Amino acid sequence: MAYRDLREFIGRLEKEGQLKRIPAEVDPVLEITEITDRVTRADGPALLFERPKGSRVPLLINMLGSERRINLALEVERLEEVAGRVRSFLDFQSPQGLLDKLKMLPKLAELGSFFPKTVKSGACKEVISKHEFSLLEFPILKCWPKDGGRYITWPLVITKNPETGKRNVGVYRMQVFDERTTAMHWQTQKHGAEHFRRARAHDAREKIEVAVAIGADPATCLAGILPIPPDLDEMMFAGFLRREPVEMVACETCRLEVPANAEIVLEGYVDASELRTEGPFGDHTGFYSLEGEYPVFHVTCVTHRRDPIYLTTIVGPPPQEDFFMGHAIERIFLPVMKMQYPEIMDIAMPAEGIFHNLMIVSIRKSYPGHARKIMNAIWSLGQAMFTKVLVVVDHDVNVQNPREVVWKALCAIDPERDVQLVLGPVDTLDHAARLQDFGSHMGIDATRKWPSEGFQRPWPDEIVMDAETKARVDALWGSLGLPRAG
Ligand SMILES: Cc1cc2nc3c(=O)[nH]c(=O)nc-3n(C[C@H](O)[C@H](O)[C@H](O)COP(=O)(O)O)c2cc1C
Ligand SMILES: [Mn+2]
Repeated sequence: MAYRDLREFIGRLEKEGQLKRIPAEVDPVLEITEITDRVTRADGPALLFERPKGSRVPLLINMLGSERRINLALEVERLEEVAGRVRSFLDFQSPQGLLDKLKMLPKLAELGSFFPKTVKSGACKEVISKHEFSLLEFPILKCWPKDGGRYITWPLVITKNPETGKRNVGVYRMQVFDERTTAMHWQTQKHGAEHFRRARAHDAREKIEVAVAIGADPATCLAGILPIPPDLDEMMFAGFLRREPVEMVACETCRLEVPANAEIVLEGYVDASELRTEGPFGDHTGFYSLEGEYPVFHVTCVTHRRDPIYLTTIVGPPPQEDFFMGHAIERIFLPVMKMQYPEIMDIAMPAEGIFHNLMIVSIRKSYPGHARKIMNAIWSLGQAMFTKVLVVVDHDVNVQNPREVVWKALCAIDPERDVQLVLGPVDTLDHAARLQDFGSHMGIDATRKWPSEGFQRPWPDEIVMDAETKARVDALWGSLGLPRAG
């Protein structure tokens, strides 16, 4: 059974010793960040601040800030189980005979059961405020000293494509300007920004309906950051992850739907012609992202539970909670990458590479120039397009071991020959790029070079002791008076 909502997951975390309640009064301005940062670094628990200063609403943070809690959230022992489920859907062949077709039915039924379901009401409607409300009632963090203000950091921002009517859910931070307005920091390549552009192109006076859900069952919360193609509903993927449909309920003041189990919902609109300065914000690069011009979200209605819990997270010098979320997504989507590019053996994005700065890919190299082909593939694959430095290694390099990668990749390159530089879109948060959103990428072909690639020298073998000698020494070891070393 999927978690019904955030509080059921909190209960589970508590039972597993993965949650610490903090009854002391703590300030959402900076203090909660400092505490959370220390706890995440020490591989500590999720934190439920019961008395955030200045608010009656408790605050949950670090909910998914460890591998164990990610597994609990997805109700698996290992992420590989989720990847396996993804693979079993991708393995689907087109049916050959009647028997094949019959065999497909349960899978199809399972697939159908992931679609979001519309319900009449839900807990997020226990309190509905269309007139008297203020965002300042919630314990919204000011995360870092030079932040431009308080930020809602884990909002599920829901919009519809004005042309296709398809829903999108993305997590885009929202800087609070006052009681009823925030910024809407959807970066230019993200789906919310595309909806905004299309609506504006249609009519610059347009008011784009936006709903924001804060706090829900963990799979639904995680779904907001999934890098899936445009016009695919993240709520369908949430249904896949939780193995039960997400129940959606209609908003009060706009034509959108929100997860019925949400803790807090903000309804409102973004004016197509209005931009306002947003930032700076202590970001997941470990640096402040600079001020920029972003749309403004006007809240027209707030609905919430009688006793809402405010879910948030912080980003900052890596690793933070977002590393664990991003890593989970990397593992879950690896089978999808492999389906499209079967030569990919494994990928790794070390925490310090903050996702878009460094990706290491191992491939089974089959033809000259294969590593370059994979570079091009990755630079055109969804949000992997942002990858600043891409290192391609042979299949026998364990990309999960950074030491092995540094050793073998650097041994395998002649830099002038093996580095590929290309121009393209870069992550908005890349402060070193020549322009915001536009810059260069570097691919390093660290595979063995082949004669067919113009490499005429012999390639040496890697040093490995032979098995017989190892076995003889194993047998001898006890008599040598040496410690049992690995
Ligand atoms: C904590 C957190 C905060 C994020 N903040 C932003 C943000 O402010 N702007 C943004 O464009 N993406 C942000 N992201 C990344 C997006 O949520 C992610 O790229 C997602 O796939 C976007 O959805 P979309 O593909 O439907 O646009 C954030 C991710 C996390 C985990
Ligand atoms: Mn999307």
